Amino acid sequence: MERTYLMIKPDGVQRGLIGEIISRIERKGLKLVGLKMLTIPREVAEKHYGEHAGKPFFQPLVDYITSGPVVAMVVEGKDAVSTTREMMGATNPLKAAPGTIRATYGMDVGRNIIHGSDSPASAGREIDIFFLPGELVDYGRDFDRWIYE
Ligand code: IDP
Ligand code: MG
Repeated sequence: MERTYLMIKPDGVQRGLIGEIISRIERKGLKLVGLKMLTIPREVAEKHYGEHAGKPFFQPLVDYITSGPVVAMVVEGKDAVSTTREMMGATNPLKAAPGTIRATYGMDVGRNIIHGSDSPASAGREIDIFFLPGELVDYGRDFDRWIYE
């Protein structure tokens, strides 16, 4: 099973969408193995979004992601990285496929509600930024045999 890092961004938290988004993750059959709320320090945000340093939207992006609390999650499941990227939809909510989280709840690329790692390598890096190993939990679910063949 693969793990990925997901994060409900400050706009998602402010708009009361935490429950909606976590519900979608649970109903899909994915398993939450890490969960916490925090306001991201600026240096951590700059590290998390390091690949975008120097781009015109970098400073507004760091301002946005540090502007209020986020919900940080580690989610486990079959092909968790690509599965959750599909569930999120394209970066620009107006271009995201109908029914995806960004298409359903968002309007603007700079207020697109949710973050998800874009590769297993990014997932490992981002999980390490936001979670200590002891904060991730290993547990089984009785209904997993009804989720996976
Ligand atoms: P992703 O979140 O879909 O992986 P990235 O290209 O990694 O998209 O960009 C990271 C975040 O930076 C986006 O989710 C979005 O919030 C913001 N962003 C990306 N491109 C732009 C832009 O052109 N204008 C404003 N914000 C942007
Ligand atoms: Mg990205």
